[in-house]
Amino acid sequence: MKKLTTILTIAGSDSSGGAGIQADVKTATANGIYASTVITAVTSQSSSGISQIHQIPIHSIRTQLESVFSDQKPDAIKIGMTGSVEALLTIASFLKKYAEDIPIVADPVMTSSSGKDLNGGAREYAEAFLAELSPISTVVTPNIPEAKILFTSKSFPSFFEHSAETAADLLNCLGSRSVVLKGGHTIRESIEDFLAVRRSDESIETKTFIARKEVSGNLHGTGCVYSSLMACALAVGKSIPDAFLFASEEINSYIKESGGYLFGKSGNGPLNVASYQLKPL
Ligand code: PXL
Repeated sequence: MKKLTTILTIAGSDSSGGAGIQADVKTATANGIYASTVITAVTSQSSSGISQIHQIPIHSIRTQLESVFSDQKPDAIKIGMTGSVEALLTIASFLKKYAEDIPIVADPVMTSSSGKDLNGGAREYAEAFLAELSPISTVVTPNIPEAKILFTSKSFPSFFEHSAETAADLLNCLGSRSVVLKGGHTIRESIEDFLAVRRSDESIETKTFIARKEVSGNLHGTGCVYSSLMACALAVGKSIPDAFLFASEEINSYIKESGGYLFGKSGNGPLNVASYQLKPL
């Protein structure tokens, strides 16, 4: 009997359908992978922003995790919005016990693209993330603003250069197996994503992905889709560098295809879901 390759996404729900759990499930499906879910928060949002965040009680987050793991262990785990520091700590302590051998992609989401704080305080969240989540993560996927917050929480210098060396410094700050410093927020003309991976002898290897910056107003959910792509690639057994190249190339082509439509009233639509083709990895 064939085994179903699965990822588990632990994240918030986005009623607009572009980010969070919805983005993760669509991304997995588009790549031929089954997704189970643990929902940490329910956001009420449209393309104009978030009007309300309802946190799921901690005991429910725990029982969702127990239910998923009672059936079949996922092949990779993606963690997005946890909604609170307490939820982050609950998730980290569960995964330490039951997911030691499973690749974990942790996306340090702190604010929505419309600027709303997603976890009840970015500084407290960053400190808990650094202490409990990043040390058990296979990949951490910050964008530039998130990387700056993670750095300053560890008193790194305030000067920030978007570079492979910074990704290596960030890896030392995080204590994870690897980090992808994403370039989507760059003011440069091309996008540069930097991967830093810790080798078994503890030395650090870096890789750079460079692509032309694509212009699109429809970028909501890009970060969620990126980390889900990494989780899918790790779930099918790709190495960290191969998963990085796959996710960076794929997100760039999703963005390329997302410029030519209007969604909602704000002009800030979701990454083009219609461009996700059923294309098993
Ligand atoms: O992109 C960050 C993010 C993650 N998760 C949920 C979100 C958002 C941004 O809006 O709504 C549920």
